[in-house]
Amino acid sequence: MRAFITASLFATFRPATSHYVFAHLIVNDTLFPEWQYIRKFDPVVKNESAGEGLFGPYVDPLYNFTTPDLRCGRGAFHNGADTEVATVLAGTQVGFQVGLPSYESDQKVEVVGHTGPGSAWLSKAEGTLEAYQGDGEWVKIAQIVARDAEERKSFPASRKEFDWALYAQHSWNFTIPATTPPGEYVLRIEHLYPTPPSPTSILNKGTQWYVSCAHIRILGDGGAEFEPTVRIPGLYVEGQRDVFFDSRTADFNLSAYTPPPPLVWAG
Ligand SMILES: [Cu+2]
Repeated sequence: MRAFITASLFATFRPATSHYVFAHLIVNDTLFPEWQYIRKFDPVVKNESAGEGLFGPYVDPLYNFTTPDLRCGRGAFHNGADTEVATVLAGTQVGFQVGLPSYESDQKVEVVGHTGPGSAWLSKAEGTLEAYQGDGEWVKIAQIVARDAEERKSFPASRKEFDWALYAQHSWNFTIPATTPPGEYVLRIEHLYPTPPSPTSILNKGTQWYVSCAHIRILGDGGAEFEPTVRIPGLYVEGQRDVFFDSRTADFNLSAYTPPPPLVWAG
């Protein structure tokens, strides 16, 4: 039923303006308030001629994949001390939900409004969690690309964007690997929207990144080591083919697509 409502909502949707922010943490299907466990972003200063801040102060995406903001969002590390820490047993299902209206007009939409792959990441805090800048090692713990075949049937076959699993969804849940070493972590979500820049729209500057980070304390017996680990920024290079392409064009074949590295760490 929820899928059906979402499909009708999207019948008139304009993708170029469909920005969003993952503002809620979910633990075991419990949804927590905006920013309670998520590091709040710095607001965008409205600059209409640059296409910035038009849809509320928090929802503008990142276009620069070389900035430390790629870890947790615009200025998020300033807000570590104001972010609570959720306690989660390793092996538990957690998730992120989109929050904050994406529009200032009457057309308020709180869903992932773009095509592209999603991923979830962990980085163990070096020092205190509230002061940790995310400049240590990260592992990817989950990834989502194509919509489940059965669920896909509830959306129009001609709307290729619904091939992508997160498109038009409110939330995404995944599992913290059961053997994750106990400790304090930044839990990161990344949704990237591969798209070419539009010469006719100041709102479309090319591939967009939507990232948020939660503070979590993982309990459990541990038992596994992280492998492979990466640094952020450093995940992407200009022009790489799994990031810089048109994910909405009718001739794009999602079944032939492999999302960018690294591989998922399974615990
Ligand atoms: Cu957008």
